[in-house]
Amino acid sequence: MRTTVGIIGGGPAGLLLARLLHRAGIDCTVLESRDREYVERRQRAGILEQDTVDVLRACGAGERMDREGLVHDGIELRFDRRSHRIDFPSLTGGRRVMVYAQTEVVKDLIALHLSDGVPLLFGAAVRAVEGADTDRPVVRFEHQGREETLTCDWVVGCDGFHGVARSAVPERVRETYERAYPYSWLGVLADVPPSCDELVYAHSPRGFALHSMRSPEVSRLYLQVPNGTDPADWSDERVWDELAARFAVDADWELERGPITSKAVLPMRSFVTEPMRYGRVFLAGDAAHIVPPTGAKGLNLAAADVTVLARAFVHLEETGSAELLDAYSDTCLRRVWRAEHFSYFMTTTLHTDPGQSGFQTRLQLSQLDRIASSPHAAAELAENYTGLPFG
Ligand code: RFL
Ligand code: PHB
Repeated sequence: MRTTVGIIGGGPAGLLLARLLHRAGIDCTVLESRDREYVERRQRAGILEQDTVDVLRACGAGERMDREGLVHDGIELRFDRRSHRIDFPSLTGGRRVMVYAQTEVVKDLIALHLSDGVPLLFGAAVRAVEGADTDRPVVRFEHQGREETLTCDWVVGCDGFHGVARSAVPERVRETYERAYPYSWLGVLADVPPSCDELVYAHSPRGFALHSMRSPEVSRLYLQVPNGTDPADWSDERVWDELAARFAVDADWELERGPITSKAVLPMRSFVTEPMRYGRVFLAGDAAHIVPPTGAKGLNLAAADVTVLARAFVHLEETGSAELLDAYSDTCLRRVWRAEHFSYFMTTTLHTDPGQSGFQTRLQLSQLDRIASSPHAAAELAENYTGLPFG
């Protein structure tokens, strides 16, 4: 098999890159190890930044998003039993976010690829990338019980944090930066209308909680829990009681309860590998960087990476110049580190460390009070949350 751009991984990064390249007339093939159903069901992100929304629209993948997605103009911060709204458009010159689940973005992109005949192979597990520093890198993969090779001009590793593409960058040129957090999230989906119009991020003496949503009928909620927590230890009643306690405010507000349809524990990690390119192999999305989900940045970083990369491939095609491809890693890492900082800031400001001192708690509350009372501090949060322009 032969292609111009070989894409490893059919998550949001790989699928969006393939869409952008296909629209620009650049030939590509996507290899995804899982089956279609699995990829379409994986519960993950829910918030799209303004520029992610714009890119999806511009590549013809925004129709259902615009029909079913929920445009949000702000978020609510809760602490000290009080609520504070952060208004995005007034603080950012009109930027907003969209609540539209990653599962739906993935479904829309897969449907477009299949109807356009873009080669997208499910059950194609990549074992190795060879010849990154040659003109013809080769991807070795297994498909329907057979060993196959895909010879490419370029390879893009969009294979997530546990993928194989990262190892195509030799250790002697690779630098990694990492931080683990001493807590996880218990995430639940519930068949109950959201109890709020906008997302609620809650700091409480019992730990962090987040109220998000998937639709006017389905709520998505998260609780900070200790690392190693078994979801089986959390009955539905215990989940609702704990959420209600963490969201409690001195105002007339109640958390609506309903049947919980899924429960999972997610570890939190910050991770960056540099550079995001070696020879003819590029890394994009979670293959190159991970953020804790508190800032809602992971999917958006993946979208930004592949937008920058697709533009660089188009520039090469149109002008013969590789200057944008050569700048890819530096261009992306600048945004990546901003998002790493913001995600770390949101995480450490809102969560309670095991054994946290009163001093630390006072600092967190002071920071939250600053955001609630200073338009400058609020604007800093709003700009980061709605996302820096993709460029
Ligand atoms: P993915 O989605 O992990 O996709 C990688 C794909 O590669 C495949 N793969 C391989 N294929 C072939 N051969 C191999 N050897 C392969 N190895 C792996 C995998 O099967 C998979 O299909 O990475 P990608 O595309 O970079 O996308 C990244 C996002 O999925 C991730 O950053 C976000 O989900 C993070 N995230 C959030 N991001 C946001 O922007 N906003 C949010 O609100 C948000 N909430 C979240 C999140 C992540 C969460 N979890 C579960 C970590 C909430 C949660 C709970
Ligand atoms: C979600 O809806 O899944 C979600 C929203 C905001 C976050 C993280 C996850 O910060």
